[in-house]
Amino acid sequence: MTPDMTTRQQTRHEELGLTHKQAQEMYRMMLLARMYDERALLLQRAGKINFHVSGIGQEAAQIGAAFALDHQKDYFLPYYRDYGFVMSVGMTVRELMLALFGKAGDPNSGGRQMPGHFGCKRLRIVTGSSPVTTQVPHAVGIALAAKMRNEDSVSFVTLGEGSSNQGDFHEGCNFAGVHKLPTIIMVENNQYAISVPIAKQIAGRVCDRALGYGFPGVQVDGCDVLEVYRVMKEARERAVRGEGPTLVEAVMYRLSPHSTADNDMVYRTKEEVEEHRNKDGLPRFKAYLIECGIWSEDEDAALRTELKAVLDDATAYGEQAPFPQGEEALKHVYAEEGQGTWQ
Ligand SMILES: Cc1ncc(C[n+]2csc(CCOP(=O)(O)OP(=O)(O)O)c2C)c(N)n1
Ligand SMILES: [Mg+2]
Repeated sequence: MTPDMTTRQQTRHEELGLTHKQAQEMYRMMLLARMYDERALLLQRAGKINFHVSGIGQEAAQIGAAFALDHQKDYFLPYYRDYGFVMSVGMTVRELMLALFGKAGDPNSGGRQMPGHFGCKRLRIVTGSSPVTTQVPHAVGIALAAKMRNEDSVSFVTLGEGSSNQGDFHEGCNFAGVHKLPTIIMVENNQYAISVPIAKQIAGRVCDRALGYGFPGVQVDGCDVLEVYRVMKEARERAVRGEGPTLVEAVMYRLSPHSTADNDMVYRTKEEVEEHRNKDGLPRFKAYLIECGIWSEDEDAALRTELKAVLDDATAYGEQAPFPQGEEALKHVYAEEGQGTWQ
């Protein structure tokens, strides 16, 4: 008997258990994060905001990870480039704009922290601070609490590859490995720590560091949203089965300068950046969806128009919103009289 030629072959995302709609939603988030980032860069150049740290080139890994997690149960400790991640777990563009403009209504810190320093109780995003890697021991502690309470939740934490040289990373990994804690540590290896290229940071591979702590370390193409999703899904399943942590090294490239205060042309060339632009995950995923027959250039143009309107609205909203009151500058910094200690 000949095989039934009418049987449609499953697409890659269907094989991973994702519907067409979910795959399109992933793309929408990737494009929204990219367009938000481009808008932020523009606003900084126009003198409307002070500072922006770009996540351009890292969206695929962030969104692949976000789609593999449980948004009702898990705890998130993202780092400063993770706009795609926080948007995917529910932070709105208006909220991000409030942070960008340093306004009182910013849910992350009421305009106190630099933009990109996320924290939102509603979305289970744990407040982070500027010293890099401090979030790793926090995530490990949250995973310990989940284990002690017998919850089927995981903590998810991200950091840069340069930051994986810092003690906090190693202490966190060691403790998580010893106690088999439900945490997923994703290093966004964008090949640079400000001006220091990867070759001058680490002699081995980031993912191999997990070996020394007794849990799996997986290297994944961080520009392939579906591959990151697959690896993350497996890591989450391992964690809730009680098998402990996973280190995920998502390899990508930082297409923007380190921040708006950086001139990257003093330590890398335009040619190098352009070479990596060809591997960008955003056009790659768009081409994939078109190839699957579930996206078109017309739909893409319509989506861009729709997202531009979302960004225009949020920009105006952020710009017009009130600044925090000066008298409130120290709120949440020191315990207030009669407030007692945190429970
Ligand atoms: C403990 C500490 N040291 C130095 C800095 C200054 N700093 C901010 S970002 C950064 C580079 C981090 O590189 P990487 O971890 O690769 O993340 P990326 O910025 O490339 O995403 C440095 C050194 C800091 N914030 N905290
Ligand atoms: Mg880096």
